[in-house]
Amino acid sequence: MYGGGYIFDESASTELDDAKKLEAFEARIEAGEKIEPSDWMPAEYRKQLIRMIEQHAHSEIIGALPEGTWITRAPGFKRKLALMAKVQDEVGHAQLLYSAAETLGKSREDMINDLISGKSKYSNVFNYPAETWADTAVIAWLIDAGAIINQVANSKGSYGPYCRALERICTEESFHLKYGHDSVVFLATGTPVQRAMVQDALTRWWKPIMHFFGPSDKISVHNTIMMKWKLKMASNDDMRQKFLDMYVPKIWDLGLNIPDPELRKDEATGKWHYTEPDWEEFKRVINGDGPCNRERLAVRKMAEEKGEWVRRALMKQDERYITPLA
Ligand code: FAQ
Repeated sequence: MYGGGYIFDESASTELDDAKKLEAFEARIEAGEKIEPSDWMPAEYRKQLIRMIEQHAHSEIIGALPEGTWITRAPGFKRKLALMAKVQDEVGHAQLLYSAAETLGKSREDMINDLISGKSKYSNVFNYPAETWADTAVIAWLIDAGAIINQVANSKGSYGPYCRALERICTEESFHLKYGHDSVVFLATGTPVQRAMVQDALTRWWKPIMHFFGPSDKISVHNTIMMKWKLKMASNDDMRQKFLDMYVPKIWDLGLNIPDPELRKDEATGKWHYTEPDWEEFKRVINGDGPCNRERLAVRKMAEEKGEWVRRALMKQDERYITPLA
């Protein structure tokens, strides 16, 4: 039970999907114009956008869980406050993104149901456990870094409501990145035990982080159409390269070891060379068979069921304001 959103009539749009409209639509995108919810758009554009924004929104609420488990165990009051604020921000990002996806005609209730039933995906990284405090530091630094690279690029994309949501999200993510960097530096320059803890976290998180940018361009399913319509502003491999370029030197500067013997920059091409990530494992994890998928969805389902009365109460309150007084 959620408010807002309208039901989009798929058949009506298919009829309108003619060549002239498509040509004009693509010309607008080419010229850098934003597409708005009331504008004509091809059914496939709408479908791809809903898929991408919905998955992004789910990633934010599920992404709050691994770090959220550390709020009660944060070392010290300042760290606890900072982590609480970060987790709260991530949930707020989900609200912005669900609202952007609703403009395309899918109701929030349907999106949440598709998440809980396993029909909709969310980011691979949140299916791994945050075993120690250092995991929260690595998540806040490097996963937020990856998210910022993706989101800053895509905020220049073609769909107005998504781009505007991304701009707001990136502003907050930049604080998360600073907080994460500070936490990693603190541990990496701390006692031998703290150093070992952050090295261990980095070693475990490197593989999911390499997967985070999506399958290599050779096997990506949607890259071509997503980039043509400026839903994605760079390919998965280009985003991965950008991340390596920006963060590998910073990680090495801290004296931390990246668990990939192949990792090096080819100075001639300017590209990073790395061990090809295991895409079979990636597929298993995003399709429900990672270390924490079941636990994450069970928590989400419980929150949904336990929060039902709150949503009902809020809807009732809304009604009180819109019903004219007798
Ligand atoms: N995880 O053909 P492609 C965050 C799926 S926000 C899971 O290359 P596409 C904030 C993909 O959906 C993180 N699934 O797909 C935070 C497709 O499956 P489908 C989320 C993935 O769309 C930080 C299939 O693989 N960010 O972290 C992943 O062209 C810290 C084939 O892939 C976004 O969602 C993956 N990593 O490119 C919160 C950004 N990668 O749908 C808390 C928006 C791919 O056919 C703490 N999304 N898949 O069944 C995008 O930019 C794109 O959708 C990509 C994938 C780049 C993720």
